[in-house]
Amino acid sequence: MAYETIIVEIEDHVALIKLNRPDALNALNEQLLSELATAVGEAQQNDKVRCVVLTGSEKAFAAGADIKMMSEKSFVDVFTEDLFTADIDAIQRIRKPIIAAVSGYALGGGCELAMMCDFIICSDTAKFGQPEINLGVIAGLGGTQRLTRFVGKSKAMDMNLTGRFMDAEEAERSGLVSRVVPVKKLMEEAMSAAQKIAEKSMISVMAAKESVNRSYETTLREGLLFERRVFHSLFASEDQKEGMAAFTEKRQAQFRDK
Ligand code: CO8
Repeated sequence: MAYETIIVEIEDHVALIKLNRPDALNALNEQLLSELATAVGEAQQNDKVRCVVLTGSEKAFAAGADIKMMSEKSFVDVFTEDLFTADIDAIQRIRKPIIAAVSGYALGGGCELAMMCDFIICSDTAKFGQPEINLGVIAGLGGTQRLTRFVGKSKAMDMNLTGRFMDAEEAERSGLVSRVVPVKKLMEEAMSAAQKIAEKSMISVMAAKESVNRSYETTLREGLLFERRVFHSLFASEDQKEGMAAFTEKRQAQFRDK
């Protein structure tokens, strides 16, 4: 499908989705989120795709929701339209792994979009923030909820109340991102992480993603039970037999997603 606000490339089982509104620092509008939801849905359906990388430009992953688009809207408009919700729900439904590769600004909805991904790899130039407070509103796509779980209450309050930006070093120290790399190495690092995941059994990859995500939704006791049952169920797969046989025979496993 032809897109106007994103670019999609599929390379070695990885779908690379690049946000592409350079004049607005990839600000999120209805068209971009709708195209992104479609692309993510297509990646889920495409058997050739085993992992997704979501990125922006070197200057901005995304500088937030489009302020110019939102500025004239009333409460009734945003309430009745339920702005962005359907597309955001669709993006979050992907069961294949999705990595955010963040360079430059990831602000407001941009930071929230990165946090919706399974993990974030960022460049040393990345800047994260929830500056909605400066616009007379608050975060609306998880900036008060997911960020708090990533970095704890104190830093989440600081970010949401002052609107200050967090640099890459602080983001790694606080657990918001999994890796920081020099800006020129960002895409190489993200694509290589995606390719590493793409080599695994898709069944155990999807099961691992589901189990980690479950830890956000339930008690420790229920989460541990869920994990154990999923672990047990993977013994019904051929890939479990292959993975363990390959270890014993000192060879590379050949997973077949069965
Ligand atoms: N929306 C629209 N346009 C934007 C945005 C944005 N969020 N960010 C940047 N732009 C545009 C600028 O207006 C400018 O366009 P133009 O040249 O036509 O004026 C162009 O991008 C370049 O931006 P700057 O000239 O400002 O570039 P600088 O390098 O000087 O500054 C900054 C970069 C610091 C990133 C600055 O652009 C900035 O502060 N941007 C706004 C950041 C922000 O406040 N983000 C939060 C937005 S609100 C939000 O995300 C809420 C999400 C929740 C939605 C919930 C729905 C339920």
